[in-house]
Amino acid sequence: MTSENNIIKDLFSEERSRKVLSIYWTFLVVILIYHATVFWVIMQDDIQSKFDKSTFSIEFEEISEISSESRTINDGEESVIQYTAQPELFASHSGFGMLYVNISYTETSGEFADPCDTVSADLAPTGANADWNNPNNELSGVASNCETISLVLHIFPEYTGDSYKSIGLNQQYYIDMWTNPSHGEGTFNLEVEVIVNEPVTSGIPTVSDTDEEVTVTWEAVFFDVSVDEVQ
Ligand SMILES: [Ca+2]
Ligand SMILES: [Ca+2]
Repeated sequence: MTSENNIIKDLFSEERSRKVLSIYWTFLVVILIYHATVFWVIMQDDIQSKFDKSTFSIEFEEISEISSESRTINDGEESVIQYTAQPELFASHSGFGMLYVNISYTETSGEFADPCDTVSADLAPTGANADWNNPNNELSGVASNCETISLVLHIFPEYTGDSYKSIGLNQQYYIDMWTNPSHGEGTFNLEVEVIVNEPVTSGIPTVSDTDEEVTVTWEAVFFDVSVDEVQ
């Protein structure tokens, strides 16, 4: 009797487990169809958009603002010559990219055979916001043959003036990235020192070289950025 009962029980449970199994399979198929649908219908848009990212061309137009100042510096004296970019330059352009400084001089004593003096120039990393640690900066120079000393300071970080292309994001992102009036703000200080080299005839009381006139030319390169979507 007990064993008959067990057989019936087994029969029942076998049928029940088959039902459970078929429900399970149905459920599994539904889940798979659901996921496939989600993948193809919804994810397809996402996948497609990854290939649809726009390419942007970023270009710069440069505007040079040149100013110069001459100063007579006595022998052994260090003079500080300053430059501040006009506020309207910041307001009317995207940014201040580079600063070029030329220091030129000749021998102006008028004495016969008076050799060129020694002039040294240092752009002090104080007073103005700039990319002072840029490895391509040229912040100091010295001359003793009347050659022009040329200094270079990068102002707007990463700015080279070269156009480039970038994928993704949007036009405004690149415009914002290249628009910042704080770079180059403040006053630049150029320290110029003169050590005279006297003519060989300087033993004569009326013949002597005591100073030199130095001309500093500041070229501030501002830029306007333009961003275009390209296909
Ligand atoms: Ca001289
Ligand atoms: Ca001189």
